Amino acid sequence: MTIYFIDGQFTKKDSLNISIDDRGYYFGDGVYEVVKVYDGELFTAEEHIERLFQSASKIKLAIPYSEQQLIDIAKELVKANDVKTGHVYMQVTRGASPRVHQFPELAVTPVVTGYAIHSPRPIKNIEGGVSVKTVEDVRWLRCDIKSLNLLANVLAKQEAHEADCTEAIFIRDGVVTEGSSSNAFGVKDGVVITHPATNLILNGITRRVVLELCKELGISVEERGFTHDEMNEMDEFFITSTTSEITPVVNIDGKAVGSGTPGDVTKKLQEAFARQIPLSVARD
Ligand code: PSZ
Repeated sequence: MTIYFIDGQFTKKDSLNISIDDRGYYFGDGVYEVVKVYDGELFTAEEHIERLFQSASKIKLAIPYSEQQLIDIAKELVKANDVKTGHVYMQVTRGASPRVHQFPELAVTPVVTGYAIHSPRPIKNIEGGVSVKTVEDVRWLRCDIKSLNLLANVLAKQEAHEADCTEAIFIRDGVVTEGSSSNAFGVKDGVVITHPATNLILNGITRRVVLELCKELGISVEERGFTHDEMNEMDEFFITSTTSEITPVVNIDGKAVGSGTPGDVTKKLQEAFARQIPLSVARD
């Protein structure tokens, strides 16, 4: 049975002390993070927790814990749930208060919840690649905030799912921004191209790892918006996220990317990424 962290306590119940007045329910008024666990250890936890604080600050929400305390809670969740390969989910909402749109008049304490769960690496997708569907990016203009408001992402993912695709790729004004829950990269003539970390995308932690690996491997990078047309002419395409790592995209809107199999640059990056995680897991 999963052990949760709810409002300062570790508990088997997933509902203890959760209020119907929580602003997470009413407005999606909160932020969250997903941290990967390999071999029972958190991966890039500092970066994720730092981004959680940045997201919170951008919506004027003061997290009632320090960064170190949240890392300790995440570690405790991994231990309590005996997770070896999986992830920790953590969210912070503005708290519980009778429903008004503006912040509560009387100060309320933000609510921190979390859990750790076993989930295998999506090896089949990582090795064989996935299909994606492009959708119009109808999200707001603060996609740099990892907020609980995911309705546009949910609808996009569902649209992709109904088309037998693994991910939806957002297009805003003819430019590829990112996936519904991933960052998007193209490879053309050996150059890795991805949208710059502006307000129009989430600056993914895996994205940052990949850009660092490109530097180490001597692979050229262009951080620029590329068009839908350019996307369709890429030699390779891949998506990145905490749980999907580096996943090759072999089909876009029903058309094969390059040869229709994972590309060489993508595979080189995957190999370098696998070297960063514990060997026993990389070999899973
Ligand atoms: O388990 C899952 O389905 C996950 S874990 C992380 C995500 C999904 N998504 C993160 C994300 C995102 O939601 C958007 C809109 N853009 C990019 C990303 C990738 O961010 P990182 O690499 O930090 O996970």
